[in-house]
Formats: sequence, C-alpha cells, structure tokens
Amino acid sequence: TPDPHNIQGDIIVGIPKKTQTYFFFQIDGDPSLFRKALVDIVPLIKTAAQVQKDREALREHKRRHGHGGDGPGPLLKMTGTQIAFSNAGLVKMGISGVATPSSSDPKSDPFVKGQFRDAQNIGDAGTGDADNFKPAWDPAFGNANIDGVIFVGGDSHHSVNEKMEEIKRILGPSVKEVISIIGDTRPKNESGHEHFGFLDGISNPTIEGLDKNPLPGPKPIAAKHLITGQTSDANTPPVIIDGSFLAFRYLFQLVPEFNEFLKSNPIKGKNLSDEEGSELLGARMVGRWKSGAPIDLTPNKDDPNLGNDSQRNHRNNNFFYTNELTVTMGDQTHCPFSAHTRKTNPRADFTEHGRGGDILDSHRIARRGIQFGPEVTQEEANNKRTIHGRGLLFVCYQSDILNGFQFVQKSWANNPDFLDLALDNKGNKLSPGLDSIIGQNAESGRDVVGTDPADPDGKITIPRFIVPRGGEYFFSPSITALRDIIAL
Ligand code: N7H
Repeated sequence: TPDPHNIQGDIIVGIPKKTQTYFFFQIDGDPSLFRKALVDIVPLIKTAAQVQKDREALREHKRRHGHGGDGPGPLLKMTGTQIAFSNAGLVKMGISGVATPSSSDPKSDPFVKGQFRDAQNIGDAGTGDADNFKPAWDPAFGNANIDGVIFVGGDSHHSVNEKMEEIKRILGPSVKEVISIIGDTRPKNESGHEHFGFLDGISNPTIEGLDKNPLPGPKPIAAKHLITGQTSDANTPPVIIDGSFLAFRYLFQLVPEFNEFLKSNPIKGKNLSDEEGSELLGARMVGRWKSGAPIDLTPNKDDPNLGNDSQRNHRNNNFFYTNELTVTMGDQTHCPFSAHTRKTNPRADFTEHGRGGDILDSHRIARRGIQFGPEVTQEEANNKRTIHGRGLLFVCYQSDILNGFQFVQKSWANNPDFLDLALDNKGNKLSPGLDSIIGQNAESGRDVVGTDPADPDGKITIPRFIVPRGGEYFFSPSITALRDIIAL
C-alpha cells in the first residue's frame, strides 16, 4: 500500500479549498539553483496524511460553528501546497525514469510529448496537419515552455497569497512565472457547483486499503490505478514510487450560450412544461440533475434530498445504470449512453458485460478541479453571450495518462461508438454519439443520441460549450522523491 505520509495530499485526499492559485513556471538559468531552492519548498508540501487531518479539523469546525470558517465567529485559516513537473522540467533537471507506464514508445507517450503535442489526439481545435498541429490555445500554454506548477489551495485569497509570496521568496530568480491562474469556488448556494450549475465532485474513486469507510457506490479500486510505482519489481525507478500523473486542462465554459441551448430545445413530454423540459435536457446531458441527484435513480425530476445525500443514506453515488436491475441492459430511458457521467465512468455497463472490473478501474481518475471566473452578469444573460472568461481548471490524477485522462477523453468522450449496448429501432447497434458535455472532435459538430427518453434513436447536434485553451501533463512526485532525488 502507498504511504499517506509520502504521497502529496491532493492525489488521494484532495486539498480543501475555497480558492486555489496555480503558479505555472519555467526553471530559469542553472537548474541546480532551482533544485537547491526546492530543499526549502519540500517541507511546505502537504502529504495525504496532513490533508486528511486538515479535513478533520474542517469537519470539526463545521460541526461547532455551522460553517467552514467563512461565516460569523472564528475563522479557520488553512492552506495546502503541492508541486508537479512536466517532462520538460524533469529533463531540464536531469531527472530520468518518469514515463507513462503503458507507453511502449516515447514518441507517442503523451507525458513525454507534453499536452501541446497531444492536443489533436484529444480532439482540441487548432490548425495545421498531424505533424505540426497547433491547438487554438492561449499563448502561455502554446509554447510548451512550462516546466512545473506549484499550487496552493486554501480558505481565502489572503491565506493563499501569503503562502504564495513565501514560496516565491524561496524560489527567487530560479524560476520565471509563465502564468498564474486563480480558481474560486462559486458563491453561497452555488458553492460546489460548476458554472453550468451542476453539483460536482461527488464521484471519485476510493482506494482499497486506504479509505477505511468508503461510501456505497462503485467499489474501491487498487491504489496502483492512481499511484505510480506500486509494484514489487526491483527495477522500479525510485522517483516514481508514491507519485501520480496530473492532467491539467484550462477549460472555458460558455454558460449563457449553454443556458440558451437548453431553453431553446426543451424535451417535449406529456407532463412537462417547457422549463421542466429544458431542465430535463440538461440533466440528460450530464447524467445528474443540478442538485447532484443521479438521473439513473430519479429520471423524471430533480430530487435535492437525494442530490445532497452522500452522508445520510449514502445514496447519491450508489447507482450503476442498471436502474436497480428493473430493466435490461441497453436501456436509455433513465440515462442516455451519451450522458457525461455515463461516458466517463460507465459503471455496470462495462463490468457486467464481461469486461472485468480491473479494466474499468484502470480508466478511473481522481478529479480535483476548481472553477474560475466571475458569475454570469446581467448583461451576458440578456445577450445570451459570454463576455467574461469562466470555466473549470480541470485537474485529474492517474497512474497512467494513456489509460486515464487521455483514454477517457479520446476513447470514450470523443468516440461516437462508445458504449453501443443499445439497439436502434431496426435492431442494429446504436452509436450514442459524443459525450454531451466534453465530447469534441476539432471544430466538427457534436452529434449526440438518446437525449429524449421517448426517442432513444433520436439525434441532436449540440454546439461546443466547452473551449479548451491550454493544458499540460505533469508528474507529482512523492515527498521522498522530491527530497532525496529532485532537491539538491
Ligand atoms: Fe466531468 N459538468 O458540469 O457537466 N463532470 N466535467 N469531466 N466528470 C462530472 O459525479 C463537467 C471533465 C468526469 O464517476 C459531473 O462528481 C464539466 C473532463 C468523470 O460517475 C459534472 C467539465 C473529464 C466524472 C461534470 C467537465 C471529466 C465526472 C457530476 C468541463 C475527463 C465522474 C459530478 C468544463 C476527461 C463520473 C460527479 C462518475 C463528473 C461536469 C470536464 C470526467 C456535473 C462542466 C475533461 C470521470
């Protein structure tokens, strides 16, 4: 089992955060200067064991004061710092041994190539042919010059800025900032909800042997799917033991446009008002209602008690697209195969069909993102057009980028034939089309099947509401790797 005192805390626990600053940097000048400065950065990095303690303190604070440190009464100051390196950064420092385990060829290893050169593979729009493809990204991410990222999550901008200043003082001129991005959870009742309005962060893999009381839902997975170097093979490079790969995506969301699309395309039904039809369409695109309630369990209307219910009856993640075994496989009346959650974690669709839990488990990812940008303004709502940039700073961890993020995006979300368990009205296999939310194939239209429960064969074309404008693949080393191998 991996050691919680050695693993960075965001990987298996998740840094508690109201806000988080990502400092993307380039190692400047002689890399040994940076490696020396790292000696004083390492003690600032929070381990999984420490983050677990922070979470307990936060729970206790909530129990006593009714809020997480931001209401009346005592505040709870808290930050968590993490660090990760791109392949370019590791190469600059002369650190070898980090590569995507399942990749046989460095030329096609997404980690070694960097995400800029993997962008066409994962469906981002851009220009140029396969050999010199240039994704339509922001310049900071467009030159493949990011060596690493340090990020600090915490209770407030004040706490995070203080910690960030301390870090920058330690690093001094050994790094150059490429870009800093600030993420913020949304205000009040929208806290925990992403910008389209849906509760996020409900379903993440739990880990065998580490999570003592996993909530009902998908079974815990082996640590080796999230943590690198979990093998008894004596040839395992020490640098990868207790580490994880971090996939970062800078994803802008067109919120007024998304809302307008739902409004203009309500699902028609006997007992549905237009407003309810629009809400149903949104839920069938995501796989959950805005409250978080899974449509597999409540297909006709939202059920906020169920959405919030991770703790009381542990119901909001305990579903398998089998409609509690009341209907046969291939059914889309509760949830279309094109729904975002069903595409990205098909649960029993996959395991019940002889394709083995371990294979599904190898495609699970631990998501730790945060929102960025302001709330939709009145002007934007009126004009149904985005003026201010907002979206998701998507972060996920996995032990293998080919099996994890890249696979989920490329082979599931962007693949119109996944998962073709349903039959069309002529009895042929029905391709579900793209993932309604994140499916993408350059600039081409996003055809999606099954959004209307009364017409499982029905196809609609959904515009792109998510615009990727950058990203990188990183490796988050263990504390011992940072201290004994990378720092000088
Ligand atoms: Fe998704 N959304 O608001 O629609 N995601 N996601 N995601 N996502 C999930 O179950 C969203 C993105 C996964 O285990 C929920 O915790 C948005 C990428 C996976 O059942 C919601 C964006 C990738 C799951 C959203 C975005 C994934 C998941 C339900 C981009 C991987 C868990 C909350 C802006 C390539 C599935 C929950 C499971 C859940 C949304 C991005 C993957 C509401 C807006 C890029 C694996």
